[in-house]
Amino acid sequence: MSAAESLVQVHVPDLGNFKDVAVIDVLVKVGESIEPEAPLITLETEKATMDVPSTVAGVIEKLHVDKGGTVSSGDLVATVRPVAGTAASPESAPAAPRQSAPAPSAPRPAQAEVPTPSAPAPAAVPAPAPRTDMPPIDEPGFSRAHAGPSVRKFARELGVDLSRVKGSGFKDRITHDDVKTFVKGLLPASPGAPAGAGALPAVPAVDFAAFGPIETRPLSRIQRIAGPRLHASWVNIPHVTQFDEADITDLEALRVKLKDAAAAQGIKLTPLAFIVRACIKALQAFPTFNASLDASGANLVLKKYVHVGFAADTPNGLMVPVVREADRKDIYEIARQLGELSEAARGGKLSGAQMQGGSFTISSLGGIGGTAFTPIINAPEVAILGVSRSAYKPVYREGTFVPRLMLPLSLSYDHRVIDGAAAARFTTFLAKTLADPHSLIEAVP
Ligand code: CAO
Repeated sequence: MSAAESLVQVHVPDLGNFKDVAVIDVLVKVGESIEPEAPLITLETEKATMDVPSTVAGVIEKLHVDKGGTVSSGDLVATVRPVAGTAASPESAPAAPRQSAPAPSAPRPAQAEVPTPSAPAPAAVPAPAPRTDMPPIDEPGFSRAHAGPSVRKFARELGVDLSRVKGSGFKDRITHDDVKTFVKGLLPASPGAPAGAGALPAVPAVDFAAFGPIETRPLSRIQRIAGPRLHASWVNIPHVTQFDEADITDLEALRVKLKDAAAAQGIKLTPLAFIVRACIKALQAFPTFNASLDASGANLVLKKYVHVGFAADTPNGLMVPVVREADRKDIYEIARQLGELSEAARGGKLSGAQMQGGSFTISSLGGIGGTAFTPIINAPEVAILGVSRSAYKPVYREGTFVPRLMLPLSLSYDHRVIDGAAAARFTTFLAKTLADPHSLIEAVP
């Protein structure tokens, strides 16, 4: 086969009745390597925008369209030199435009890509209504903005000028979350406050290279997803953190006694399994900690199930797998699931379903170190327990100091839902439960 024969031509797909459709963006350059399905150009009709994707992975050999030009069905878009081992879609047929992204208001799979203890489910972030005082749209700027069809549609619905929105996606592409963040920045801080009063002051951009050598490294995919969600939780929820210590001297003695037998069954019995069991008892005693505010913010949804998420540190970033129906599992089954889920998280093998539906989260840094921290709530949950490393401390008892193994607890809670007194009762209950570990190893009915 000659070199020319191996090249793949990508054409404009069938655009129905539309002719001479505006090319509002060319997303690739000659010489650029592309993945299969990589968007090549963005078209905009009066009704919609759409990307024309490549049919093959490879290197762009030639571009046959210009930004600002027009195209019709079947026009040649690009010539691609496929990478060895990849084949074009059958007969290199024109690819379908990527017009099918769901309307932004349609529910996306809840937390399907949510690797963070701060991921507000879409339902908790209702799309803001269009504002009449939104800055007017600069149409040429809007056309030039680097965004896909569904984001453009979303921005149009909200009246957002995309030329003002900073993109955080691949190659600074603007995402739905970027549009939401932009809108949130324009919302008043409280009813009646002037528009823009809620906008956060921007951190000034700094040319770091002016001060010495630097290296720029892109954030991982998980970090890029997690960042805006952590930010959303941090700025939307009034966090308070309650600190306490649990005496786990007896718990540790019991754990050491049981751990070899557990290991023989392939189970690593760490303090975390006991902490999960103790949290379940506390959640049953204080159901408002196993709840979420509904989308209106006026009702508390109390969950009859207990799905406990736990933060897992992975090479790609933080992930939060969920132990489902944890209240129906004994300590060994919980420990087994903690091990299996954290291994899956570290191997990048967690499914979306394994990260969904959590009702309370535990973030344990006990295996690493530290004395306390202020975890960010995994919204729309209302509380998260941070656990730090246990250490022997002198505890004053009956007129003398005795060495006791103390476990630091840091409970962050949503102050809209939980009062300080309730939080202190929760951690006091938790500390008492951990101090009396025999109830934690009882069989679960
Ligand atoms: N105090 C003292 N030692 C502790 C402890 C504590 N609170 N918790 C665990 N340990 C010990 C364990 O017993 C184990 O010791 P051995 O190997 O001698 O038995 C060791 O520390 C390591 O434990 P582990 O990390 O393998 O297991 P774990 O069940 O404690 O934790 C997991 C599992 C997945 C939670 C943990 O590996 C992890 O990823 N932690 C980080 C979570 C995180 O990043 N949180 C921050 C989120 S906010 O940015």
